[in-house]
Amino acid sequence: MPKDEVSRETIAAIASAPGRGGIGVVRISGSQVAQIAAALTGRLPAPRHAKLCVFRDRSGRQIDEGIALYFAAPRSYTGEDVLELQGHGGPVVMQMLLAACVEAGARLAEPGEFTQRAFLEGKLDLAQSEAVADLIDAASREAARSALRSLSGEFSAAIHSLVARLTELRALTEAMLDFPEEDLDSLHRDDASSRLAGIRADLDLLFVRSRQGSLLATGIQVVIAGAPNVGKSSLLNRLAGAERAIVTPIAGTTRDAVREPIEIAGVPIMLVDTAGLRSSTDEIERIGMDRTRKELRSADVVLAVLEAGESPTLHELPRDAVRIDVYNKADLRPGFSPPRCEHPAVVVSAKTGAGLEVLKDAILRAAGWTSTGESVFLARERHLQALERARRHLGAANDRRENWELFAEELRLAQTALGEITGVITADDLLGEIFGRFCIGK
Ligand SMILES: Nc1nc2c(ncn2[C@@H]2O[C@H](COP(=O)(O)OP(=O)(O)O)[C@@H](O)[C@H]2O)c(=O)[nH]1
Ligand SMILES: [Mg+2]
Repeated sequence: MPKDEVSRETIAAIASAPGRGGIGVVRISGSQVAQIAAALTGRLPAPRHAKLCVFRDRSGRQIDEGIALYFAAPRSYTGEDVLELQGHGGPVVMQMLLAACVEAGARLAEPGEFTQRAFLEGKLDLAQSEAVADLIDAASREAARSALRSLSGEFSAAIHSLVARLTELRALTEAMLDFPEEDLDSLHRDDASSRLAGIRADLDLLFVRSRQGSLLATGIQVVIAGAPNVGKSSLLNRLAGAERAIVTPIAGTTRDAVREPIEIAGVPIMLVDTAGLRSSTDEIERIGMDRTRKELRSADVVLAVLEAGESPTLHELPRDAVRIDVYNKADLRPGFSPPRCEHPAVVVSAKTGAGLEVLKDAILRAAGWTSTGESVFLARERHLQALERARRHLGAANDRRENWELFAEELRLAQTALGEITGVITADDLLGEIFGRFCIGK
């Protein structure tokens, strides 16, 4: 749809969370905001001034009393005229208020449509728009901070700077193309090579920071597995700081997977306690073990729990999973040290809490998280793929320094890949995919 047609329709949605709340907000954006404000509140409030008013429906009946806030285009979230009506946050009041907006000429907004308009109006680029959703969905403090960093444009600025340097290098290369090979100044050649090396190094760093950030977006799935009674459920409870899973001395207590979200150093972790693996004829326990195997397949990190000093009884663990051997019940075996093996090993006691901090560090390290002090970006898979593609093209450019035409072409492809991140170059279906996942009212 052309930009004009999109912005002409006025959209409305309940912007606050569903359910009851002290205050609920209905948000309206588009060219008909003034007329809708007049219909509901009598007249359009002065921009950026909270005004207490009575909200009325078309027949003049009072719906609620609350605050109206008007943001005149272009100084608003969407870049269009925006009106926010803050009323009492009950679902019935909010629905009536929304219905009155529709009566007055608005249509219901699609998920993410406000942010999509902000993107179309040039208020946010694509990476920033995604960061809005990521901030709302953030599952830990660190995730929220990283999303905010992207929203403020830090990630986009890093991309833009790479794109600008690529543009310069391309211009330099195009200029060289105009000369026959033998006349090429070797100074120019060296200059191009060293510029490319600089861009590649910075792109690599950005990739590392983004890949770290993707852990924050998706969280780390940590599955606790092992034989019955080694203390898996006790370990989950210890790590969660709450009695979540049932603990008994009876083998086979845990039948179903128990999931518990926790945070380690601000990183979101989904802990999964599972039914112990052993041969059993109990049908429920066998179903539980099938679930364990399924959880193991999707684990980022597997905690293979063993009993300190007992002979290991663990087989069945997937070979390719990142695994930490956790020797539990150290309190029963003072002085125990784990046998050498290929996996990192940690000695703990779920009972006393000994070794828990070491285990937490080991989990983060196993998942690829390193607190480098470098700020990370809450990147999405889409960003990582684009960065990876750009890296490949720059690598190819590096191999084609004897043929400037191919060199220039690889630079162009790398630039295109980076442009997709901020949305300089985007396909419509990608926009639909990105904004369709937002919640309504955002
Ligand atoms: N002494 C000691 N006992 C533990 C420890 N961890 C768990 N237990 C006990 O071991 C038994 C089995 O624990 P549970 O967490 O249910 O094991 P699971 O079957 O692997 O989930 C319970 O009686 C726990 O109290 C530990 O670190 N030290
Ligand atoms: Mg258990």
